[in-house]
Amino acid sequence: MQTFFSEDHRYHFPQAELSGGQFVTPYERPSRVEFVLSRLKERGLGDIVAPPGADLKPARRILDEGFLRFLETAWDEWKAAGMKGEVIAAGMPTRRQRHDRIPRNIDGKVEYYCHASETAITQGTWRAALSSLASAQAAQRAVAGGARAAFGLCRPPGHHATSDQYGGYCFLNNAAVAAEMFRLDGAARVAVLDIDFHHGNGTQDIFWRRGDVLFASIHGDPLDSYPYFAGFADETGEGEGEGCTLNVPLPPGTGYGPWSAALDDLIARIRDFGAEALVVSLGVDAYKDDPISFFRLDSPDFTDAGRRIGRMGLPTVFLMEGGYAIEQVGVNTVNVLEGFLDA
Ligand code: OKP
Ligand code: ZN
Repeated sequence: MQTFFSEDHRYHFPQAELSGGQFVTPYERPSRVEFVLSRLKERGLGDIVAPPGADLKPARRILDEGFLRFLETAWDEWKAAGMKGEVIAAGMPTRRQRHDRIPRNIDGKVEYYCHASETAITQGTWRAALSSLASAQAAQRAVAGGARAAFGLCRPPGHHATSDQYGGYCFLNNAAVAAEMFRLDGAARVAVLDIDFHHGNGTQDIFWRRGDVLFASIHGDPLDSYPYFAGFADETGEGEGEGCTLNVPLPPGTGYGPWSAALDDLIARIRDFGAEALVVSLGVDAYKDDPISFFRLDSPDFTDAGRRIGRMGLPTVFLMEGGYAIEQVGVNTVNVLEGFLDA
């Protein structure tokens, strides 16, 4: 299986994440992917290829133009306004407030386009986010072109980013763009399977009213975990999309037994849906020692999960999302890919 990866991820490395009332070094840091790269090489999984530049044309079909322009210019505008630090939203539009007016002031624009203030934008964020999308797109093209599977080693991750808000370490929703590209390439129905510990609220939001893209996710119960305000089992989509969103929230301490039962259930639903292509939001933060999550999967469980996904027999794009027990991120990620290939 080929991996697509861009060194440009390094341009995104804010100094600060707001966590527990302190500014800490972000959990989502460049070294995460180093562990994945070295494990890929150690296991000889396949070529590691630098992607060509991102193509924003398919992205524009599902992402807001003003949002894209904001991400591109936020840092420069912030600096031009005399701000001294990294771009951090101190507030955001909330209940019973206006969402139909976009502030002129950069301080206000940041709040408008953000949904979680732990995530900072810095000088190279846009460039890195584009490179992450480029890896996802190259992986999708490889699979659309006939490869059984491909891996986009994306950083920063994407599944929390909506069509018009960033947050949860995510800026551009790589998985959503890859799914949309499969549609453009002629797949009548596409599924996104999100096995990251956190609910993929951004992906869900983008396809909420769509009957052609199934979004299926296993994640920490939002009553107990970020993103808190999405991911409940009764969220099933609306309009044409009714029944095309599937959420399985699970409680603290969940181990591989119930987790894999949920996976099997979602796999059956994806099959019933008639998906012709699959995008996997591959976070490995369901791991037992993840510092910001509360499931208890062990490393061999990831191999088994990959095998179950592989047995679906679908053309599959894996895209890196979370995983913060950084020294195990490589083993756990590659275990999923090896399990898949072994199926
Ligand atoms: C990104 B991915 C709560 C802390 C927020 C953000 C976690 C983002 C996870 N105040 N933590 O899904 O792995
Ligand atoms: Zn996560």
